[in-house]
Amino acid sequence: MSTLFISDLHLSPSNPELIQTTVDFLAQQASKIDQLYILGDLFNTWLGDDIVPDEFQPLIEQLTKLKQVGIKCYLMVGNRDFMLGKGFADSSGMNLLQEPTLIEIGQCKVLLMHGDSLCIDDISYQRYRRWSRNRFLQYFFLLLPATYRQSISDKIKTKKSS
Ligand SMILES: [Mn+2]
Repeated sequence: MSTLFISDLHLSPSNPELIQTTVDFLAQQASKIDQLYILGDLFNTWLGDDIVPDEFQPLIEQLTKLKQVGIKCYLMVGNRDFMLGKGFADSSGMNLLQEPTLIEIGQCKVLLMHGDSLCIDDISYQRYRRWSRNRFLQYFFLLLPATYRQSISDKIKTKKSS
């Protein structure tokens, strides 16, 4: 059994080459792996499963193909794409994982995390993280019009860069 872990690709519509490289890589891996774990920040920004940029369509198709050939695909959110939800996971044939998740590979126990929750000395980041992961606030954020969500995201990104 072969397991592939990926994280922090930070894919963005402004970098189509990286999206294509990822699609090609996953296509190439299809005959070699049984499981794929994407452990956060597949995308540089995610503003809701209802605003999926067209540029990501080839990736969604490739992920769906992996599932079709029997590869189990798992997805954890990161500190950039934490608004990603079941809607996107379902559309690309992936299973959403909570953080942390403990899995077993053969005899080995493996703890899966994105890792940003471990940056405990960064008090202001942890405050932001608690605020941004609040389900109640996320629910209201998703009710906002897409353009408004984009402008909030742009403002946050000028303040944070990780
Ligand atoms: Mn990250």
